[in-house]
Amino acid sequence: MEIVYSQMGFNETLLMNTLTAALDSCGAPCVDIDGDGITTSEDNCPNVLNPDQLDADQDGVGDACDDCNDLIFVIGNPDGSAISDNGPTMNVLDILFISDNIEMEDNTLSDCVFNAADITEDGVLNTIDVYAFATMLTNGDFDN
Ligand SMILES: [Ca+2]
Ligand SMILES: [Ca+2]
Ligand SMILES: [Ca+2]
Ligand SMILES: [Ca+2]
Repeated sequence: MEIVYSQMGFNETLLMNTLTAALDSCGAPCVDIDGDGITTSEDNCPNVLNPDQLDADQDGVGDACDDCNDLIFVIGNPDGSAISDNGPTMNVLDILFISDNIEMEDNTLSDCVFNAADITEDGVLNTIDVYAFATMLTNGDFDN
């Protein structure tokens, strides 16, 4: 960010002219709302201070504001369990998680969790997902 100095003392007209000149020389792309040094148009979390710009799952949304780590919340892992180096763990706990949610008719799941639970990927969470999951688990289809 470029720092623009005005003459000493407060002079509203001069101040406005200085600000206008600064905006003209740079424009909207230079705005940095969260002040982390990354301009808003380049910032992967425009409203969260994250100078490191880390993005573990590389989906373009920074870790600091990404509510869905795609490396963990894969299909079959709605409980978000993971072994640090070996990625997500799909097991019977996830079946329980899904069946509990169906039983409670809990419609408050985030898209992130819902998509991980929707094994058949038909946009509906029901017992078919539980059966599909159980079958995949029995067949060893999950890469744990
Ligand atoms: Ca920024
Ligand atoms: Ca940021
Ligand atoms: Ca991300
Ligand atoms: Ca799991």
